[in-house]
Amino acid sequence: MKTNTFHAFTLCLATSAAISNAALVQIEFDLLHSVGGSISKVDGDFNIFEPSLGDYLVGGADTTFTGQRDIQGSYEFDLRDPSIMVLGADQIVSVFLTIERSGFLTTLTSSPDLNAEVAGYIGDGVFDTGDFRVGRQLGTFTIYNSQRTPWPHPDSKIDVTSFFMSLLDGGFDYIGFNMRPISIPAGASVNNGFLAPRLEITALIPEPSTAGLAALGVLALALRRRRG
Ligand SMILES: [Ca+2]
Repeated sequence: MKTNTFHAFTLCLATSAAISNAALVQIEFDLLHSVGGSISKVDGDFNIFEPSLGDYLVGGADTTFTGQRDIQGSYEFDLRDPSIMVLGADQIVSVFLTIERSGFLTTLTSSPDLNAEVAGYIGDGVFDTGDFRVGRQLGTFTIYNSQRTPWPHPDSKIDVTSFFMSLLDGGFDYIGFNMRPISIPAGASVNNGFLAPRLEITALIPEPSTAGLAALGVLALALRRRRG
């Protein structure tokens, strides 16, 4: 009898544990841009695309900029991505636009420091030069800061939660961000490095209570056997 009382108490505890397990848990995931690219100015108009830079804001292999160069980047993210579609608007906690330096043995050197103004706009899923000029300012990225090494700098992230939510609530398909302009002085160099923008999303989802239910089943079976 004592044993059964103990197990009933344990079962009660396990039940409340299973209920609390149904609470929300925090998840984090990254969303990469659907379209994007960069445009450069070298001694004149903004008329040179940099196919070698691909989708990245700044990149290259052992590239040394012999003359001053201004670079602007534009990137659009698909709001209909399955990872977004499964979430309700009230489940999204925060969205940060981040730039991540990637690549093997990456170095980026510059003096003075490199900065980029970041603006957000309503995207259309197509990358074109008009994307560089639109939007409203959301913040500033420090691409390179000699006083803040190693990477990442604390300001390699911008909180874009409210702008993201306004476009999601508005039913728009794409959210866009442009970064402008980054003036790279002569003599700066990039060594096998890239600055790839992405959206860092934090959300709350119901925690699967499978483990809690399984534990309950085992306990109930044990009780039944003892009683039997
Ligand atoms: Ca566009």
